[in-house]
Amino acid sequence: IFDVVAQAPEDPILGLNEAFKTDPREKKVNLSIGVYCTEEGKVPLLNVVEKAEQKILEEGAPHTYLPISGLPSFTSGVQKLLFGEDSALIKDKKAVTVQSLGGTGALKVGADFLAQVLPNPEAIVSAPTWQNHVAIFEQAGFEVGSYPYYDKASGEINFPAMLESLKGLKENTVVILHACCHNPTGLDLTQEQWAQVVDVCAAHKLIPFLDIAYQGFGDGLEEDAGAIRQFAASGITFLVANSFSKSFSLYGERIGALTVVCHNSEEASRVMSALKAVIRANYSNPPAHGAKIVGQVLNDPELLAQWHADLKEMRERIKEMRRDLADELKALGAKKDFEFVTRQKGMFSFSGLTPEQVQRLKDEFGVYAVKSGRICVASLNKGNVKYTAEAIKEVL
Ligand code: PLP
Ligand code: TYF
Repeated sequence: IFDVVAQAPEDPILGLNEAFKTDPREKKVNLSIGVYCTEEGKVPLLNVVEKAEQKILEEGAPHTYLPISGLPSFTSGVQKLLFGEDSALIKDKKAVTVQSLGGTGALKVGADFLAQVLPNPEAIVSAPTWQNHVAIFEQAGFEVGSYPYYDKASGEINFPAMLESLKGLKENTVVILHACCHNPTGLDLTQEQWAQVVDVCAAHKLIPFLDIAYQGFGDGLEEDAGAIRQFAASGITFLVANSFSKSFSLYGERIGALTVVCHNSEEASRVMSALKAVIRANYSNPPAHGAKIVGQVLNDPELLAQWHADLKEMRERIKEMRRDLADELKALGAKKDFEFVTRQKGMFSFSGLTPEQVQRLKDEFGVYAVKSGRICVASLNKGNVKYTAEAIKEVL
């Protein structure tokens, strides 16, 4: 029966990451996958995670099942992080949150839920976007289109085109939006532009689905929630998929959450029951360890302050690396001005390198970037930034 199974294409980013691991070259640099590395080139074990794990160990609790919707102290902490401590949405019980298998799992549960609710499910993603957005929504039965975002000629967002495109959508189209630190471009909307997006979504009865996988990597935890807070204030229904993979450096623990904002608490209670039905038929209930760590931190003022500090360190190191890369390229007299790298947010930069240049970077220098020209600036460090700049200068 498996004769009919075709060879499925590899995930381009994860494939590159695997190829990097087996590359024997000493000076190799991995700018492919979105993983934050320290100055020493290692994925960090955050101080705050170590402390939280110590507490969990001391408790010595048995490994029981979690509720279908996840650890309650975790999900309530997530709501505060997304909407703010004093959010009216929380007080009015309009939002429901379920723990998920990373941000990916949140998108998947959300997509499955929406596919049940919508008669002809249609979704739209930014051009370009994280490719898994398309895969997840298509597999859930959606027809997936795109809206203009990145303008190649200017290297900026084409906001008027984006807004016009949203205005032309059918009612109940699911609009997937990167709440901060856009993957792959590093270009975010301003708060004024977000206000206009909120207005269009409300006027055209669209269903915003905000993906926030890098909260804290742009300008700070509160600042990066600006778009979410604007949607929350608008009174419309929307969804949020959030991830702690990057912000806690807990990639392998698969910890995130899906939040659905409803019109009232009665609707919210029905939506929660539907989300639980989706989860039950998929994996029954979520894994506990990551939720215990994040839950501890979100509910302990001291650990919370430590997390803010850990995140600040990561965020500022990335900013420094953006500065260094642009400066190194300038000093080398590169053919192109890379100052734009310093204005982009989060882990990524759309470098403008062509697929041929990206190929040469890998073949000749062992510098791995994504074919689209996306580079992960969070894997640069003082030890490899100059080499990376020299390689880029050469292939230009
Ligand atoms: N959404 C975006 C935009 C991402 O870049 C990622 C990165 O992995 C995710 C979602 C999913 O994150 P997770 O690893 O938590 O599933
Ligand atoms: O875009 C990235 O690099 C991260 C990590 O299928 C990632 O979001 C990449 C591909 C993938 C899952 C995660």
